[in-house]
Amino acid sequence: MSPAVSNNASRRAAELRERLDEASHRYHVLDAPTIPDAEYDALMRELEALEAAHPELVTSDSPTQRVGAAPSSAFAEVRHEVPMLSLANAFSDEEIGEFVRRIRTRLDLNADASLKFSVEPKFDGLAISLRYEDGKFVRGATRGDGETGEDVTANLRTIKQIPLKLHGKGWPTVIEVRGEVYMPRAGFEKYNETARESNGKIKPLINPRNAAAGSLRQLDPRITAKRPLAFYAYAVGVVEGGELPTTHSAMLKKLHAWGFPVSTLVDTADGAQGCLTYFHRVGEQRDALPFDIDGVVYKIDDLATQRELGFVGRTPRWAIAHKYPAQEQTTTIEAIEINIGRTGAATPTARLKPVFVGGVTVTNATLHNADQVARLDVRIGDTVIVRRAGDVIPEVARVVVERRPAHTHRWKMPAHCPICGSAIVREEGEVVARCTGGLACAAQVQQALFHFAARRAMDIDGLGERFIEGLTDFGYVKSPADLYKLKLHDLLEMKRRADERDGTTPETVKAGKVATKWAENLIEAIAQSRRTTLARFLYSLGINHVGESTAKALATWFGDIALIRHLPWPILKLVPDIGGEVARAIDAFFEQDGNQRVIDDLLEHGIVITDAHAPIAKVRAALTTANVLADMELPGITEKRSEQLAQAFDSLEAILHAPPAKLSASGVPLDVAAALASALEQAQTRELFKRSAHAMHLLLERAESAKGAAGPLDGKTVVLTGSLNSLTRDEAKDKLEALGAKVAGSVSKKTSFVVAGAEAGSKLDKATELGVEVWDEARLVKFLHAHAG
Ligand code: D41
Repeated sequence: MSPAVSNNASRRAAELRERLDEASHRYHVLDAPTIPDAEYDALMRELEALEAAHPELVTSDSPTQRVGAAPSSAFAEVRHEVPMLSLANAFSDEEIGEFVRRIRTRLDLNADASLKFSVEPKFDGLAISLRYEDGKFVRGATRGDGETGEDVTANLRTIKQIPLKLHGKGWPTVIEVRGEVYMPRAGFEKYNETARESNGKIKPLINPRNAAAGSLRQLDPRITAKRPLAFYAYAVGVVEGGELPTTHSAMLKKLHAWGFPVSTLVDTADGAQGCLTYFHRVGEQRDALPFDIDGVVYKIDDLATQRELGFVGRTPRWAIAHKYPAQEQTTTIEAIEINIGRTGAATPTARLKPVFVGGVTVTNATLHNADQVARLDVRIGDTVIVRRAGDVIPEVARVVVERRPAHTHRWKMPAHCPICGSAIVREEGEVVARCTGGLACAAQVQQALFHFAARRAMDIDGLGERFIEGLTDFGYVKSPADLYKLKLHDLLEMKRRADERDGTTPETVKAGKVATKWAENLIEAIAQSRRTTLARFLYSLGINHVGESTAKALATWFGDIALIRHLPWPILKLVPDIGGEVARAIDAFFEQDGNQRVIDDLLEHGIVITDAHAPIAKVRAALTTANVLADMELPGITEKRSEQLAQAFDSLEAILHAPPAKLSASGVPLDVAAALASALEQAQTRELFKRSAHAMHLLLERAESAKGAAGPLDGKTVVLTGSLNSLTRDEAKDKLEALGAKVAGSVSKKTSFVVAGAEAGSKLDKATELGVEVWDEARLVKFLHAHAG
């Protein structure tokens, strides 16, 4: 190789190193990238190629040297020429006051003389020392015991925030920069996410602090390189052949100028009060920081004063760490229980061996939901890390799998509610599992009553949240049915006890007068609510997914609570707008004995449904074997296959009892027939077939036939006159006809009633003359509304 070529290559390599180093510093330290990633990669590849072709060009500070060193078998010891000191800890404002007073006494300063501190966050990571000779990174070591650490140079080189070469100028010939290697939270979470998805191949990291320490102690730097580590500088050790500023804060600024990351939270403060203000200010930001801190550090800013104060043993008198309460602690899981919320949501909760974390003793931690339990694989007996950040509910952050005892089991959501025994159901695509005992579950009774009494439900005027709380808290009401058993004196007693408990007894009551009007009104409102429509009643039950319009559709189609309360979901799906999810929620609700008992109780002691009727003719039309079969969501059973099967068998029972050979002979593809045969071997499917067949018979027996379609206006003749506001004449006509009325053009003795809009003329006169009933628009609208499908 000619010297000229080598010279060129050498110049290009130096240029590439310079540009890559600058880009890396701007990206990792200054957080202000200047060149696109792709360009960085291209420059890096060019440098790698150059160095491969000319190995003599490789320098120790080349960016290509951050990764790739071969694994070492052990770390060499490094003696710290200037020891790495330890920090005293303080946990209270008082201790900080004493710390500052001690300093003032030693310095002969009175209480109001200014005393400047450099104040900085205390990172939760691993202390290290980085040695630079002639501006080049030559060695990095862990703190160890402060005297002797381990040589982890190869690992530290992989941390992009650590400059391999000092920036700027004016640095000493030899300088040791000290600081903390830590793992930012996002990197930690991401790493653990990958670990969780690796099925045990990658071990999750315990916490960001252990993660940093463990990563630096890897014998293979290629492993360290994959860990998202970062660095902040906060001190210097050996300094030779150069001058440093005279204050700590100025020195940190210098370090920043030389290429080291220095926390933007670093500041200065005056006296104990200034330090404490800083402590609280940073404390407020703590949860939002992208890294963990366990406190703040106060350091006398003036370096000469630091020297004057000196040390006690290895601990400087001029610095102290002021700690925040730990946010994470290790404890064990004593039990996993589920908590049923007001809406029935079942939340798994861990019962813990009590542990002091985040400033309080914690005995329970939320596990959020079944997915979270599965993700963490939390088991009873496990050692776990509990986290309580700020004021949020404590949560189980991680499991320490290494400490798992023998014979543990994966946790499963229980099938039944611990409060009411109803089934716990998790709908497809839902994160939350729910107790289905909406009416019968003590955990949900307040919510159930609130919904039951609402204006659009049973419309019990005056039954607000406070009374509902009183009635349930003192045991007067355990379900909506109990409302109809309340006596005046129950209400008065309840009120008296609630007032007493809450300390809200009015003066008039104290004076011996008892107000009873409100209670009389409430009893009256409850009585008033007894007579109701089927749609309102269904809506008031608070079935998951059943809003007013679904309740109306159910009422219109089936007409009778005695039927609706036993319909299996494939039959419910026959109603337009009721899909599988809603149908299953309705079925699941009525499947719970507790709910059925409350409905019995309501119908026996309270509610009168005023508009029960036979299932409408559309039910009969929809109730074909093919339709019901198609609604059952069996694998491969499409509408077309259902038609074929219905042709071949003509009832659900026949299909249920058909031998597999006959299913195959029905014309559907063999794999579909086989899938159906195996589905029919499952008890659950057989049960669904039986219930559906039974419901079909019952409905067909009761449903109207198309001709004599039942409508509330069957056989009535109605005449429309004048103009209507809320709907057109045509719409009114359609709706009346849909309810069975015949709409005629002129008034006669046979007219059942006349609907008179604004400016009604002769027809209205005629009606009055003949004594025919007259409805105004409001009455019509109310009627149509009550009977809307
Ligand atoms: O952030 C830290 N963990 C931190 C640690 C910090 N910000 N400053 C520190 N300052 C010192 C002195 C005052 C002794 C130079 C420290 C530590 N020491 C330290 N880290 C581990 C042991 C001591």
